[in-house]
Amino acid sequence: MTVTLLHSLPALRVARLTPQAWSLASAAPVPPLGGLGYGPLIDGADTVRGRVLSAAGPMVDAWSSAGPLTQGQTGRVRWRHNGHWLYGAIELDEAVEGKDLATLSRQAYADIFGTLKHTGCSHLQRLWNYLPGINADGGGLERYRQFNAGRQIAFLDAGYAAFEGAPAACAIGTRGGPFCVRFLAGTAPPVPVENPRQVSAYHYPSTYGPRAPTFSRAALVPVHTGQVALLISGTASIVGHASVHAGDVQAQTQETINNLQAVIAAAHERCSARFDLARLECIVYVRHADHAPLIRAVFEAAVGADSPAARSAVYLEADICRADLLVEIEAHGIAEGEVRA
Ligand code: 3EB
Repeated sequence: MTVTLLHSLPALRVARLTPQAWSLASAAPVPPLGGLGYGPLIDGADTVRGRVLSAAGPMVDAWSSAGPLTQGQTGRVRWRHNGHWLYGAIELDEAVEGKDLATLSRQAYADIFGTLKHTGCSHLQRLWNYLPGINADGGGLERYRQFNAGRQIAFLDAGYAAFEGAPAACAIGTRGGPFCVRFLAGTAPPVPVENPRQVSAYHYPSTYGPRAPTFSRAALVPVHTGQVALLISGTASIVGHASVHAGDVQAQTQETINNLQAVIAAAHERCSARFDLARLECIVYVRHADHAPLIRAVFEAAVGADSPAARSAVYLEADICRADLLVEIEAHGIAEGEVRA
């Protein structure tokens, strides 16, 4: 029974493309489900606006599967799916909406859960959250903390796991533009992975805000027969629940890499696939553009300057969800193997 289902699962693929390659892929008979662009506006992609600090310039992570595809809109979410895998996106302009970020994030997530129900792709795998002014005050509460409140309430409203079993995610600060959420969902639940060096984010104490962030450190996703994706959430210089190495970007980058390695080791307990940071595709979010060369030197010392990870990494100027964090790295990759539930 399970074997039959797995064989009927169309493969989920991801490719890091130049804007030109993305444009060609978008014109193919079966276009990607969606694309996350990094840099300037890229036609047809959901672009994370920010200065690209890596030499190869703007890139698009294109998430694809087999056709035929169906596309539509649920509430304010635009989505495209093939009955097994779904990519969706929502943008809300706070100036137009005139509501606080807690209310807006609850609304955005309610539309996301509505999409899952409508399409039958009912399991979130990965979320990407982009918040303008993430560290700014939102009327007595930092805006990231407002976002966390609305997000957790929406998970609880919809009857989705807001603690153990939450999807992988990132929450990044942009220097302008709308509040954006992008997501990948599927017909089967991912296997969540935590980092033994860190308190689970959904168990952070209330000193970090009235409601904890809703995400797991990583998700293992069976993407095809014999293939597993590892989707690692935004990872920063946090040990336990505390930010460490305040003001020391070199030490923060090394601690972040130690955390990534710990998440990969924890993922290996749950699957037969073997992942190597040096072969994952990473996004490196850099708070201060002038820190990029040092961050890159530490990252390349860890993975090798000629490694696929070093060559494909996108460095983007962005804000991080805690004011004392200077760098955050997220990563994904697909390897041969099976997930152990
Ligand atoms: C952290 O570990 C750093 O709120 O969705 C990383 C990944 C972070 C996801 C989120 C926040 C989120 O707490 C910040």
